[in-house]
Amino acid sequence: MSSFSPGFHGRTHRFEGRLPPGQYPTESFPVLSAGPTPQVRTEDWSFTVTAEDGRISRWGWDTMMALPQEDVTVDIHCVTRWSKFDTAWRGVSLDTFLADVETAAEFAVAHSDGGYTTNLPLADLQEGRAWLVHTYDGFRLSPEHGGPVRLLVPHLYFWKSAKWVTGLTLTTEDEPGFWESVGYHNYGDPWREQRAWSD
Ligand SMILES: Nc1nc2c(c(=O)[nH]1)N[C@H]1C(S)=C(S)[C@@H](COP(=O)(O)O)O[C@H]1N2
Ligand SMILES: [Mo]
Repeated sequence: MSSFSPGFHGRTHRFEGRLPPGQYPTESFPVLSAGPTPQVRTEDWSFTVTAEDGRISRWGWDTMMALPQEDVTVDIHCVTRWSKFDTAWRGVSLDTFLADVETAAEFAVAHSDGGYTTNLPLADLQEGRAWLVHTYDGFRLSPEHGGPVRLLVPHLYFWKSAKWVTGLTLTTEDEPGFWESVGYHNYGDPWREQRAWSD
């Protein structure tokens, strides 16, 4: 019989079960950018969804801010092995944008100011799993972290969360993005450790 009180035994802590394999937790918020940081003014920002038939839907800053806003607190996981728990964002669900778009496409490519792209199944942008965010921790998202607006897809490795997002192209064929075409995994599920092609 143990004389320890229940709960003292067995290392239970707040983040148990929340760290994907091969990751370590960090309190800091590293900046990872493949190129220079663009400075985009909110009045110049727009988000364009181009469907597979070429039809275009576009939102500017004001129309985006007039859409229903959501506060989301999620864990994020970078393929370089840092994970950050309970990151707090505010923005608009991709479901809200896509509700206005007629499409039979199964894939999407996110485009960023500066030319970065990343691909994902359209379904992964739906059902409350992806947002365009403009606020982090109560403050306007800084340019280093993708401001004025970035994509947030927390259930996939963070390279899928395109900073300085300008649009989505919806496609019937899957088209690898920037990192996916040089050896990163096409899907990037942190829980299955899908880091590289070969994983
Ligand atoms: N446009 C753009 N988006 C990007 C990147 C980039 O280089 N350019 N890097 C990706 C990678 S690899 C990661 S880990 C995250 C980093 O976001 P952070 O700099 O806010 O931590 O942004 C992703 N989105
Ligand atoms: Mo990354």
